[in-house]
Amino acid sequence: MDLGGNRRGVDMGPSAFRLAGIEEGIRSLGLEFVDRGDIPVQTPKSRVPLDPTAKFLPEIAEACGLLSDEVRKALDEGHFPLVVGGDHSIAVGTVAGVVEHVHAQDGRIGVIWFDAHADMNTPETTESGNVHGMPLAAITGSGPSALTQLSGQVPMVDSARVAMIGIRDVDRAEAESVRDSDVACFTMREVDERGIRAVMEQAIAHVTRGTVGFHLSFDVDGTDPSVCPGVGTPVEGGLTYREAHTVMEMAAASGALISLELVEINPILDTKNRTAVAAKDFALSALGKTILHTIRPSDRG
Ligand code: 6HN
Ligand code: MN
Ligand code: MN
Ligand code: MN
Repeated sequence: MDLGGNRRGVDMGPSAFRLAGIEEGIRSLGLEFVDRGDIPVQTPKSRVPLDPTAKFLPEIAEACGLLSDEVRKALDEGHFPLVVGGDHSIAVGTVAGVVEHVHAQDGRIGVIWFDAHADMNTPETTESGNVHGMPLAAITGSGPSALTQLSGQVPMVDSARVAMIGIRDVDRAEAESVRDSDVACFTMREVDERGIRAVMEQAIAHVTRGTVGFHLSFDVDGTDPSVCPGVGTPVEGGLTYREAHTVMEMAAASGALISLELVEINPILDTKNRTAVAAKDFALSALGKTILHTIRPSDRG
């Protein structure tokens, strides 16, 4: 889906990710791979949005509902969902599906939000009207009901069980929402000063306290634009290639990773599919790939 942002082309992210060799990579880890195909997204009748404060919200909410059902089914069948976007608004659907699955067993989840942006806008605070700037607000209970009520539970996730990593571009009114919430916000300053290992340790502890595990929502623009240039909203000064792998390797080693999504891969703005290839390699680290092939699938949490 590309309706959540104002740069076209991010809906081709899943094709680029498949071409980057995700199936082969996953099979090489000794894991099974099932491609459940694309989620159908309605083409809006006009590219002029009805509501300038939440552009294409009806189409986005509908696609998120379909995605949530797929994610829930995959989990119910005992699979690990790897969701690929598409703009970041799809996270509302992914998280709704995970929450529905976990809630059936009376469990709660945490969320790690890897991103240059906080994605905590609402139609009241947004400067762009783009819904990809709003998914984390919706997940934690603020924003249009078409999004906040997508799972049976509002909020889907307690903001006190959310940790953001890589943040370096937050709108003024949005920053106030971040500060007023219980979200643990690890900005690039924390990564610079304390190192990614310490930040990730604290983030994992934060999102696993009292939960059955966590969802990792990985916006590729959280990495430096030199690592993932194919993104619609690049911001200088992001995580390095190796720091991003550390995030994924620590997520895998925690044994508490329930689901993963990679979003905002835009092949139109990329050079030679670098961004999708990097995203694929990050995903494999999150699925337990190590340089010396030490983690067998059976060792994963
Ligand atoms: N993303 N804060 C800006 C907005 O339009 O609300 C940027 C959002 C970027 C969203 O990259 O997922
Ligand atoms: Mn549903
Ligand atoms: Mn994002
Ligand atoms: Mn972003």
